[in-house]
Amino acid sequence: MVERSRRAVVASAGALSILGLAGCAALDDDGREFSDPTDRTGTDTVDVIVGAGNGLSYDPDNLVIDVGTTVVWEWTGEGGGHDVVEIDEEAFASELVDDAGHTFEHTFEEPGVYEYVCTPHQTQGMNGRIEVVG
Ligand SMILES: [Cu+2]
Repeated sequence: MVERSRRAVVASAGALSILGLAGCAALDDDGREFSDPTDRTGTDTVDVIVGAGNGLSYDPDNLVIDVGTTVVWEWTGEGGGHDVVEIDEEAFASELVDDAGHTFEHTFEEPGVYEYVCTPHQTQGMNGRIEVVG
């Protein structure tokens, strides 16, 4: 069963790249799609843009950081209202905001993989991933 569903995810990844969503390399088990990881280990504070690109993405959307690092999300004001909500246990959750310059931050004290979405735009692929190592 598990093997079959993993194959299904791989198959849909192939279909998506045929549709031209190039540049996105990683998929999680639920089919969320991320860019290649951006290594920001060795950094105390990392900035993530909310409403990057077409206004419906985070940049960088796939981070690797150390335990103790603070991630600061900053809103561009593009793409409407966005939030930043960790999907597993709501380890962090911002308000839904559309103001340029708004910021939300979270300091990661526990190793692990954290995935988050923008509540209104998650079906449009607005999601992010942070791997905390150390
Ligand atoms: Cu959004």
